[in-house]
Amino acid sequence: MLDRRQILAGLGTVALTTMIPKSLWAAASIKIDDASALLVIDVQNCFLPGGSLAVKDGEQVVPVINRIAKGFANVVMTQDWHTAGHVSFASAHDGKKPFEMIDLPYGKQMLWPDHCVQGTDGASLSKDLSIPQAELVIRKGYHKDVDSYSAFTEADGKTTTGLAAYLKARKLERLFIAGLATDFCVAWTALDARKAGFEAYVVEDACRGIDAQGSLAKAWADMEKAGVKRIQSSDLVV
Ligand code: VGL
Ligand code: ZN
Repeated sequence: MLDRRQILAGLGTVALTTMIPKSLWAAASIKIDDASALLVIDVQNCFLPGGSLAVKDGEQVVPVINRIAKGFANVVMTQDWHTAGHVSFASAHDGKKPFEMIDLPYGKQMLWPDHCVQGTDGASLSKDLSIPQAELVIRKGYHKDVDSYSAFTEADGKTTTGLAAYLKARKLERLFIAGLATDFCVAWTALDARKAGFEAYVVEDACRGIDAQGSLAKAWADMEKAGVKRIQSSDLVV
């Protein structure tokens, strides 16, 4: 039997280099500047273990976000903030179950378990987030008949949350996006950021996805097409 050392020696340097993940040897290269802001999307109890719409491994984003947030003077957090009986809840539609699609006046809507109801513990931001300098918490999804995955524009495609105007007024142009869930609120926020003329970077290892019916792969494809940059937290000089 070969032992570990012999195997490693036998592999040679070239083979070894290709086996080491890029994140371990590439130097961080993206500098955070005065025009940069971190958007921390929906890191709320409902999306964390034990929550009503728990995202698999969602809690793993918290230490990554806390670490990169130290490098940002400008941080905006979002909070999914639904009315009771919200139109996105399966429970609001007779005979419908979570993760089914329905047609609403503004388009197709996936139905969810009840989650992030205003003022409930599930809607609270995770107590494990440690970003005291965060300057704005933007709530969304508070119109009973319209969902809002995006931090910029509600699902009707026209009602604004005011975030783009805020960022422009503060001359924040490069947005780094992290949180939950990659394929819904993170992706829709990144796509709307591009539509509104911002640079958008999604920090992949600071996000986790729901992946319902292929939604994660589709979200990355849509983001790539829109010019959203896919980066890792180790790419950031923090
Ligand atoms: C989200 C589904 C429903 C999210 C919010 O934060 O990604 N997903 N509401
Ligand atoms: Zn929601």
